[in-house]
Amino acid sequence: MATAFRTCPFCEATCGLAVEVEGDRVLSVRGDHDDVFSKGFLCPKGVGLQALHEDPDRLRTPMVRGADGVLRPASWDEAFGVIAERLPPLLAEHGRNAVAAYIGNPAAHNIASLIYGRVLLKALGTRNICSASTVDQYPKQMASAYMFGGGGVVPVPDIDRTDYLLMLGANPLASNGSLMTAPDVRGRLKAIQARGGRIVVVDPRRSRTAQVADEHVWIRPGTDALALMSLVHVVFASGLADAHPLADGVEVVERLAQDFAPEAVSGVTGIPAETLWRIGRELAEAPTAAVYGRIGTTTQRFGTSASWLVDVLNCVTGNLDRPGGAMFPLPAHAKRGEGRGRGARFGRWTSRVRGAAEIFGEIPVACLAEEIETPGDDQVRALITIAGNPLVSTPNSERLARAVASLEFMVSLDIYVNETTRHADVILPAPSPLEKSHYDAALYGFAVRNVANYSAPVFAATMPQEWETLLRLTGIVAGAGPDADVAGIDAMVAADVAGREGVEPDPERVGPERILDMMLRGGAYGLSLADLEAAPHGIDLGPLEPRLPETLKTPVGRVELAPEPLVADVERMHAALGEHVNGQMVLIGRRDLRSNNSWMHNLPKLVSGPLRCTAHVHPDDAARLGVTDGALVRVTSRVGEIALPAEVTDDVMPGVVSIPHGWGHDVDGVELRVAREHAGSNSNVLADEDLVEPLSGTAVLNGIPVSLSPA
Ligand SMILES: Nc1nc2c(c(=O)[nH]1)N[C@H]1C(S)=C(S)[C@@H](COP(=O)(O)OP(=O)(O)OC[C@H]3O[C@@H](n4cnc5c(=O)[nH]c(N)nc54)[C@H](O)[C@@H]3O)O[C@H]1N2
Ligand SMILES: Nc1nc2c(c(=O)[nH]1)N[C@H]1C(S)=C(S)[C@@H](COP(=O)(O)OP(=O)(O)OC[C@H]3O[C@@H](n4cnc5c(=O)[nH]c(N)nc54)[C@H](O)[C@@H]3O)O[C@H]1N2
Ligand code: SF4
Ligand SMILES: [Mo]
Repeated sequence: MATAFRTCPFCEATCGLAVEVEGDRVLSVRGDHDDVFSKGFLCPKGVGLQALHEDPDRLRTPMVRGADGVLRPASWDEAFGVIAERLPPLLAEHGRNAVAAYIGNPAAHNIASLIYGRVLLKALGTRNICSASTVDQYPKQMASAYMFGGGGVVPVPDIDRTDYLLMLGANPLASNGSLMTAPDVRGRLKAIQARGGRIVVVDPRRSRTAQVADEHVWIRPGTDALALMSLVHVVFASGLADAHPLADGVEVVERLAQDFAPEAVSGVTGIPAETLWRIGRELAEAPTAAVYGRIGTTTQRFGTSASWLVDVLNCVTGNLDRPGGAMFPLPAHAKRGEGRGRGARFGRWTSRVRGAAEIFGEIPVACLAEEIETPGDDQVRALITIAGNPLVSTPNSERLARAVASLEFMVSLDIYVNETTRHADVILPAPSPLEKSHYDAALYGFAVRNVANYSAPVFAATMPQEWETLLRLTGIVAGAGPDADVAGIDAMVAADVAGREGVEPDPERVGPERILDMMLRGGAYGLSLADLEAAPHGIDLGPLEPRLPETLKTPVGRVELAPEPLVADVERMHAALGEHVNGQMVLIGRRDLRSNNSWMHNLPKLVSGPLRCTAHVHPDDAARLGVTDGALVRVTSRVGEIALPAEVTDDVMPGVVSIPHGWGHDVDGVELRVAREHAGSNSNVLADEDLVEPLSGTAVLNGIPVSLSPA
């Protein structure tokens, strides 16, 4: 028996796991008590690693669609042969944009796809790239790009040192934290309270996090930007403003906030004016404070503005870039900055059909269906999905499913035959997490401590590594056929990184390890991969340190507190002030601890117990609409309709219905035997592809107008 230590790949918390193995079998998965960051913490999904490894439905071979239309197991050569036969002619005849790509969430937790996914997309050369980011965090990254110059320059709450934490639209007790990598959030929150600090949660639901907070403030969905602007108002009106000396535009923000006094926003937000006055003053007067907003503030109609105002508030209360406030991490694989850069650039091109602006090299996924359906030059005829399930995760699932079914060709890199990949002509699987290495390159950029942890594979892989698969695909789209020289392409990628990092590649290494090693050696701490290999519980690089102005990438090397596009968006906020609450029900989402978006429902222990895919409805609404607890309720939006069990509870505010996303596994062709038994309903059947936040194109998934009736 042996114990392998590795980082859990499932969510942003990066917990250390201790995996007991014997031969090629897993005996148990526990928390690694010696992990420098998580110190033994883990959640049920981490334990689920064993069940995922053993899941008989997890693909072990490629799947290829036969002449009879049925997906069946195939060899790797056969699978790549089919792709090489079908994809290049399509590219040749219809151009690069005829092939779209969708990149899903697990790709962000995977060093192979982070590095080599980019290589593939570059070779593909299409403008029709979309990802889970436009149903997630792009509003935050867009706001950060405008303020700090780069989408990766995102401040995170220094929760281990703060005295006051204001959280909006986040439920880290269920999600384990997001854009805030922090294993054991509950422990860290308790520590705030133990040192005499205060936690305030703003949410239309009494979430688990709201329950442990010192104060829960109810808010009408989609109105956070107004509430945040009024807090900015309070800080200035109370003479408490103390903006960071590097910030430009302080007076502009002060002027913009003038019309948003608590009394002006109270009606539309549902928050009493005196509560806003008090919280604004508490924030400014606390020794240190951090404001943090997550998915409830990004995937909504004011997503970018709300994200902007979170950091405006951090800045004008004197908490930007100081311990206990909102700070910029410095991961081991990153370099220190130069204090200025090219700044934000968006809209370099637009989507063909609705003219949505490019964002971080992508078009919004809400546009995907129309790009497939609408004839003309550059019509999307083929799709490559990488670790994504857009037919469950993105708006108007039924329309997108019809569109995807009409494609001429589709390839999915995925570990299951699920709601999306059932449409693919070829599915290329990936090894089990225990058969691949791990380093959380993306998430360490949002960590509340600077840490580095590398995990080697526990078992030898029973199939090609994902990076090899991605490079073989790269060869095909680059015109080199199904048997391109993968090692040769990899060497070119490595040479590129070597140039950028100013270090030599290690001749003993290949693939992501060779790249990661160079990034670490070129990085801020001068570590190497060997250093990380020698530290199976991770290396603690200490608490976050102030990084202004070095981390800035704005052209002037200062913080832009009042970027022009966000100042312009205040007009829309003004218009919202006059809105009346008219009895229209709105839909919001929620997460629970044992879920992970759409894809871990095939693991028995994560779906056992009562069905969690229910509609939470307030007792007043239930009485008014004739909805009864436990009975089916029909929920209808402009684009679709689902029926699911109602749970009548005052944990949700009147006028709001809450349904978790990621369910609806009982569609034809899905090969998930456990998930099918716990199918639930897909809430994104109700999400409207036309409802996007105008700046970032990100889908409005919280605050969708719906109506309810007994089913
Ligand atoms: N209504 C509503 N919709 C939402 C949200 C919401 O809050 N409300 N949240 C949004 C958010 S934040 C996100 S991130 C998206 C997620 O959207 P997606 O990323 O599209 O969906 P996931 O459910 O994460 O699907 C992950 C896919 O990756 C596959 N997979 C898992 N591990 C691996 C691997 O190692 N390799 C490969 N190649 N594939 C793998 C799984 O089988 C699955 O098909 O959903 C969004 N959709
Ligand atoms: N267990 C579990 N963990 C996960 C995931 C998962 O699916 N399951 N997904 C992972 C992913 S991809 C992500 S992006 C993160 C997301 O992490 P979080 O952002 O913490 O996600 P949620 O738990 O959905 O919490 C969002 C909260 O916003 C509230 N909300 C909805 N609308 C509004 C609004 O208009 N205003 C305000 N103030 N609040 C609102 C909801 O009621 C909910 O409590 O979680 C990650 N971790
Ligand atoms: S909290 Fe996230 S990283 Fe930690 S064990 Fe659970 S799923 Fe894994
Ligand atoms: Mo996400």
